[in-house]
Amino acid sequence: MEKGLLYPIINQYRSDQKLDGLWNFKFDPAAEGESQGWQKGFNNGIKMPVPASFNDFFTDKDAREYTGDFWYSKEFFVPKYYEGQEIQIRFGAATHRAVVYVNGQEIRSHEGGFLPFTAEVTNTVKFGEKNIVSVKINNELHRDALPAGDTATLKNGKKMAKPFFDFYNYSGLNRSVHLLAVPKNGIYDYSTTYEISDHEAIVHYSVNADTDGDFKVSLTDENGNVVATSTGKDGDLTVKNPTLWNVRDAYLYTIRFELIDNGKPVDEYGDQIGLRTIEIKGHQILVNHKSVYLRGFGRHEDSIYAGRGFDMNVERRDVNLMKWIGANSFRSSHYPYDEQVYKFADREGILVIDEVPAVGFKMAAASFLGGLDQSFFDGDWIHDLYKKHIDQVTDLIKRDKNHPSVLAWSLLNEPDTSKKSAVPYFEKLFKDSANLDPEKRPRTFTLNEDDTIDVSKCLRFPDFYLLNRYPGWYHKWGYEISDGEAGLRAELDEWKKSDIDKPIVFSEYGADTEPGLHKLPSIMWSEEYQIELLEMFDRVFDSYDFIRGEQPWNLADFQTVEGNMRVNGNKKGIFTRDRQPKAAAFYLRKRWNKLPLDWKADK
Ligand code: BDP
Repeated sequence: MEKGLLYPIINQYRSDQKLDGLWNFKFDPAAEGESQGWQKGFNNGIKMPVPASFNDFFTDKDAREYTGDFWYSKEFFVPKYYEGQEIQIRFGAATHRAVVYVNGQEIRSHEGGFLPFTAEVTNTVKFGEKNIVSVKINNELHRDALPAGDTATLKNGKKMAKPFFDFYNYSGLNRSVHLLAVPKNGIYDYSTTYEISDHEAIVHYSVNADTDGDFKVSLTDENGNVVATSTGKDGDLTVKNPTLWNVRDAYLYTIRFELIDNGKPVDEYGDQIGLRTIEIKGHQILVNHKSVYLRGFGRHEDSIYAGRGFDMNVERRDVNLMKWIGANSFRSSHYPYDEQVYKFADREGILVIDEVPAVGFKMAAASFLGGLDQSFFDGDWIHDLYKKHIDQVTDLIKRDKNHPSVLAWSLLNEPDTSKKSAVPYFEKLFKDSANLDPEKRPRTFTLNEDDTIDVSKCLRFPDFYLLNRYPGWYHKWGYEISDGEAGLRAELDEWKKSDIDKPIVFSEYGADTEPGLHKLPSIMWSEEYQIELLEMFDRVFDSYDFIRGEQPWNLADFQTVEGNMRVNGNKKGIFTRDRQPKAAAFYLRKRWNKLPLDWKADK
């Protein structure tokens, strides 16, 4: 668990140097790195770009599929004028576990390949000199880790990742590395909650620093006018006639905290926030007390060459595609994304269902391995897994709580909730995470196809439901799709009859589609079939008032494990992997641009 996860900024008290670029890189299949002294750095490695996943740069399969320990190392310079400040190296993401060394000295370790962590190196670095950082990373998958999977050893001695999920196990320093100089005992966290009435917004804030100093707090509008001020560690900023943050109509204020120690300013942190409230009421999702119908996507951080390495260019394109098609939301399936993704969403008014990498918590998901018939939550790995799970939920909420775009927290994807043994795990997870978000945003998880209303033992936990359903693709496919529709309607009729009064969002449905494959009449994999499947789902969505959102799977095609169910990746994208539209994109664009934001509001 991290103490604070504020995003790096530069001002008169804070410096931020990116350590991106080429690092030295080495595989360590024999686990000899330490004995060879690689923690002190090495120069004979492969030149490896950061941020990026290492996998797809290689032309030989052993390298691409490499599973085990590997090392990154880089020289960096700490300016003399940093002396007196706290020096940190902040890793945006090291997938999946890392040990950090600076000048040969072990600083810390971290597990969780999709969240940032900070190595404090104030007393380790040499000021006014070159230093060296080395990171040993391990990308194995285990049942007691997130995301869940196994690591097999082949007869030739090589290790292989066996994920209980389909996305490729892209690994490495997937996000930027920052060298930071910040005030000692400075600001390390803050949070806000909102109260909105007719002509007024109240921002309740709370800020944390390591000194007992005073705080001056201000809120500035987009024209640079200070609209409210306050003092103290906790307090209120009252804004008369505020411009609210609305869906696809964002407005961002800047909140600024100045820390005063012994009458002298010693630190400052500023960030952009949006004034808005979020609530679930009956089967409505409310933003600023108004009903919102979600349309958007499940996504992946995935692109050619750099794999899961964050690429601002790809993200800019994705956001433009989402705007073009009329989307207003996405789910960070199946892990927290780079922090800049949320900044884009804040700016564009896109709602995010923010997910932790608790994916693969279902033995049937290991069916790529040949099906394992055991309830996941009966496993002896559950205790260790839970500790990592709640740790990552805690850090996710700490990292992302101040983004206006974050609508909800998704605590798992498709866990096996069909057996009673899941219940204690869920009870604990929902109890332990209840107070982590000061805004108390809704918490949820996606329900797999098998976990229908009569099967799932965990329906009481989520504040609203995310359903992943694949009739027309994984069952009742092709010409049988009409039976798929009938089955879906039968299931939803059961929800309707029940006394559950919460919204349902369809968080996954779709058909693998080979771009350019046309067939009249349609056939599975053709662009025509993808549209017919979407039309079928849309007919169903429009027949039930309690369905409050649609997020087809997936925004774009993405890389997966090899297997007889995948032709070079998952092709359920509405866009191709190089972000060009399939015919379905034009269909969805027509539908989504017609649907009002408050679709079904008065029902
Ligand atoms: C769902 C998973 C998602 C997969 C999808 C599929 O949540 O990660 O990519 O199925 O098979 O079960 O396309």
